[in-house]
Amino acid sequence: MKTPLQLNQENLQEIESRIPAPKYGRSSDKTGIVHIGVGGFHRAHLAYYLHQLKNSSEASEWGICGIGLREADSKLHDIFNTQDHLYTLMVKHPDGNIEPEVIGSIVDFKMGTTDPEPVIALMAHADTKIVSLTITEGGYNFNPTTGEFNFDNPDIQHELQHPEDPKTVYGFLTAALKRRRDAGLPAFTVLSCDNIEHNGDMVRKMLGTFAEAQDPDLAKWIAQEVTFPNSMVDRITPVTTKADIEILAQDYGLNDAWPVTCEPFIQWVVEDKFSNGRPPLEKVGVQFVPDVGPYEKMKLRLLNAGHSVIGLLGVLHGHPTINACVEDELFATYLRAFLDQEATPILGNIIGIDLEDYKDSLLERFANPNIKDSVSRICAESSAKLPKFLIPTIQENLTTGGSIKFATLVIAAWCYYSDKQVNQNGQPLEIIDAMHGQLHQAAKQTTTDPLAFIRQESLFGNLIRNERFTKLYTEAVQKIYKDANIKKHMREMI
Ligand code: CS2
Repeated sequence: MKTPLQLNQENLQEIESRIPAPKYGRSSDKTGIVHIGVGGFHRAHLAYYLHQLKNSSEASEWGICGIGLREADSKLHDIFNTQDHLYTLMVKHPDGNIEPEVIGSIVDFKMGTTDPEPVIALMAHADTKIVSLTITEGGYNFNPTTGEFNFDNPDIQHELQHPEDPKTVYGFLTAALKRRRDAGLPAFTVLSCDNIEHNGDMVRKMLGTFAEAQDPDLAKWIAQEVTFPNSMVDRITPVTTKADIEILAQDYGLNDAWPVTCEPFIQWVVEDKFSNGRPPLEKVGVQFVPDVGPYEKMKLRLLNAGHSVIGLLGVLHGHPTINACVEDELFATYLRAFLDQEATPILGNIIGIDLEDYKDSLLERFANPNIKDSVSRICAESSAKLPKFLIPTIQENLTTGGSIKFATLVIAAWCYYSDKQVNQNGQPLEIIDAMHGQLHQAAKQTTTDPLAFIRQESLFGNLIRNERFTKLYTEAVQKIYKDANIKKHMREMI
């Protein structure tokens, strides 16, 4: 075994003899992209595309500076400091092969929580062309049912009173955009990379509403000058495990405190409207299109919803991973039936895409035995995910008279999971959700009021007033409460 080398800039040459490393210099990089929310997904997706671009051509104005706006981000901040912002991406192939590569496109990282000033100054700097976001579905501060901005958030109230002391992404964006306007600099593009339909339009609306309340003149300037491309992002990125860190050290001789693992598949479809220039990402496979809407809807309603469907049913059954779920024939059949009978009919035709092929490839991606994407990652923050991935499909099928039974069982399973917090074998489950307490309280009342869970209108909208849905849901939830053997109920549906 080779003695593991510490991942840092100084060791890169030696590391390169073990695994691929950046072919480009990094010291003179400008941070043309400031990215808020540097989770595994960003490191497997945007940062990887940029790394490929830099490997193939001169692109020194397009380095990334990561920004952390949550206390929890300080862990990555500290690790990045010891690794010169380098990290390893481990692409996991279905045949068991792992392709590790050191990524160098992130050249700096700042915490906005300790001192907002350097972050505002960087975002307001002439070199910054794009501010991109991966702040998760729940991070956009809007009410999922009404679609309106949530002014009740205390951080939002704070930054309305103290624009110089921002806390949320909205406070930082307005503070920096104000400086740019006052300095006569062009606005940056705000690029959302989250799984939300019309993600760019949504941020435009939210930022516009916030800015209007903070500074109406600035709001006008933002409306005229800032662009918000919609984008569809895709790459399955499981949570990094200790085993991944050990494999890297033992098999490849590299000490990296926080590598990222992902599947081989990658896709990014973006609207080509950038107010202040963009990197030529088409050279590395990014698709620029005039309207990303149909791609977004397809991906959210098939891939993300498909994940939630088997994730929530799988967690109750006791399957640990998504690949374990789809190796189970009943789960694979159920998933395909949901995709074919409930999700596909509302998608219509998507020019240039064969939906049958797309679904086949989804099933293959989910089945990748090397990826071991945990159902707990998929079930985490379901309260932010289901209102975007699954509930709209039920609503649309209720309007058209389409099938809703597969999705309804999933909602009932979600209720049982939120209430009992154990799987069908009685093993405890850790529920990770910002609305954990509220979900539990609502679900707990199911035995006396079977509809209690779906009375949460901020999640389920008007489903509670639809008789067809409430009847089916009541039957489903009563069955699960009587007998938690989830496969039995799934079988009955097919
Ligand atoms: C997943 C997504 O979190 C989830 O529920 O569906 O993270 C999914 O893996 C990515 O969107 C794939 O692009």
